[in-house]
Amino acid sequence: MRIERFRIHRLNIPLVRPFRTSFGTERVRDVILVEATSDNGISGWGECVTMSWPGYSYEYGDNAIDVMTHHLLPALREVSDSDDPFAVRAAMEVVAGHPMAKNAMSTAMLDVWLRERGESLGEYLGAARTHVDCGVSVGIPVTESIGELLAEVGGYVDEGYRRIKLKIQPGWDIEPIRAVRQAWPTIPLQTDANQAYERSDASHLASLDQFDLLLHEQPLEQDDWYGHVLMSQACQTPICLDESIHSVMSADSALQFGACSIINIKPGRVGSYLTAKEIHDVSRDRGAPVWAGGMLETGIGRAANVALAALPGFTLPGDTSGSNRYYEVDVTEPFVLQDGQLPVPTGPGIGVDPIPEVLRDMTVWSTDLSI
Ligand code: OSB
Ligand code: MG
Repeated sequence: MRIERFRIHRLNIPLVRPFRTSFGTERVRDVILVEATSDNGISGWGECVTMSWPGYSYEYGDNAIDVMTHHLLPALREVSDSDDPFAVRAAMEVVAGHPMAKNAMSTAMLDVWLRERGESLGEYLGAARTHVDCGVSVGIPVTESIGELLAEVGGYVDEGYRRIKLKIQPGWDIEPIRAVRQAWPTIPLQTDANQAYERSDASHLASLDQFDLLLHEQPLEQDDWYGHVLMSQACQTPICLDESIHSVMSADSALQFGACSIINIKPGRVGSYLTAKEIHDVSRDRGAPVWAGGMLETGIGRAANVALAALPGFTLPGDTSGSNRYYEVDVTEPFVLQDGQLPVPTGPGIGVDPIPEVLRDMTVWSTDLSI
């Protein structure tokens, strides 16, 4: 079997509500799906989780498409007939960085390979459960209204989400957290600052300990390892890293140095599901819990993230929410929350496919790349 071509599909899908974080506001998701097709007619899918602008990291839709087209495609030529997913990952190492672009192309190839073998991604990665616990990431209301925040969180609590994550930034932290904690005294609650704080905010963040939070995600700039050590010492609430963790080495270093005690694992941020699993493994060896992050994926990326979240070390609920938290119409059959959980897909590969009509209607641009 040989991968013959890739098709990059670019879709615009409106979010059900704007998603505001400390780095900006997304209203319409700039979705990039990569389809790999083999000479025996199997299509596999990967989602490129870039956003439309370089706010979360330096990657964004346009530069990811450029890197895939001009740099990763040539690098993948020599492994187009490989039956070793690790060789595919190694071939992409000639390109520095750009993990989201790498993850999209390599996941599409892995999906083809697994479909041909009739094996699900969950089985391949070592899933230990059939359903995963789901949390939900709640943005900063564009109106900065606490009433609006409580209404949104209330809707999620009623739907059964098992954990709430509040996006915070200086000026939007103590009051919203206090209000949510008062309304739901026992719901597992955590924060995500997306690097918005400074080392000098340590005592301020420590004052949030009173709200019995599960963790603080990425309070400081991604390179500030020592700052995160100081933050971990200042706060009783555990520190979790997202943007800082790009590799097995950065995960191991962060845990060994005490910069964090929990890791948010996003395959798009680390370049591949293989690396995501390795970070899970090293965290497990170090006794650190991990959980599955998200990047507002469609059902394509979500299916793969749910499979990853079924590994045994994923002991905290993930940002693996139901399709309706993001989109009125998903690209795949919708993921529907059942008792606060999502089912791990069992079909070959990622176990889901885009619905052709939805893909057609939402596509704004596509290109074919023969390898
Ligand atoms: O920091 O975890 C983040 C979404 C886009 C970019 C960064 C982040 C997020 C989320 C949403 O928090 C997670 C999700 O529900 O997909
Ligand atoms: Mg985050």
